[in-house]
Amino acid sequence: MPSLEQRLEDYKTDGFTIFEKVFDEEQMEIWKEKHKELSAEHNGQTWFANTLELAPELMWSAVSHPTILGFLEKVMGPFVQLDNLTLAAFPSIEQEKAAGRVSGWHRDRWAHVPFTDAYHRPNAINAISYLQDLTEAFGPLRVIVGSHRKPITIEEANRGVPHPNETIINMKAGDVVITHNGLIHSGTPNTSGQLRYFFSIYYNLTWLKHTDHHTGPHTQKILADAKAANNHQYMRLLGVDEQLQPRCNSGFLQSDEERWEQWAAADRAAIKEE
Ligand SMILES: O=C(O)CCC(=O)C(=O)O
Repeated sequence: MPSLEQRLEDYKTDGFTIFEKVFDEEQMEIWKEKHKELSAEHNGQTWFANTLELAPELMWSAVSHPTILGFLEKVMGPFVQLDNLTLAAFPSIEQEKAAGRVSGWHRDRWAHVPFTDAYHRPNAINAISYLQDLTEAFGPLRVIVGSHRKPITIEEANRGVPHPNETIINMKAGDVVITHNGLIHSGTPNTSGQLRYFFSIYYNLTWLKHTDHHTGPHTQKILADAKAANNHQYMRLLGVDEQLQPRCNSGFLQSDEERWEQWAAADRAAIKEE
């Protein structure tokens, strides 16, 4: 297991890192069941956003997972909010239609095409897991390693076909890949004959807008509990960053990463024990 420091270095170079077995079988089965239930209630729909509001008790432990958040605060600083939470299932398609195709190359929400090879803190990161092993039939994840630091563009005609510099990742069920939003990636069409479940916890910086609304009663209840506990990390996840102004105008004369660690420690110390 690489140390967090090593992971951070790899993430800066490659644009992603994979944490193994973050979610267990039981947890993933419950999410699949929930997806079936939602799909039945919504006319066969397979893509669900605002999932925290739809299933708060099933989702909050993932959104606030300490392994994921601990790493994100190293990458982004203690400025991490939930942009959107998506539980989706890609239907299987015929083998002939999938042959030689990828799902679609893209960078993620809030990204830009890099103009230098310098590393920049991401505006957003995607913590993606799959609720089954990504075998060839289920369709692996594809990434262009290092593309968060390269001015790579792809012509429209080539966005649905394999890339000469791609790396194919056969993610295991319950593993979480944390991507830089500038990393170019694509899924692969599902030909397994079963649904391909995809779970994406998308986080961005607290001064950006969030895509999920966070205004529903279930989400607001989690926020009220976080406020009562003076848990700033949890409040930020739901769009409330009480320290934003001083921390975003700190003078910037000390290393960002050192400063972030001090702020994160202050947030931990401020939590009221029950
Ligand atoms: O389907 C996949 O494996 C990747 C999905 C994806 O790229 C995305 O939602 O950003």
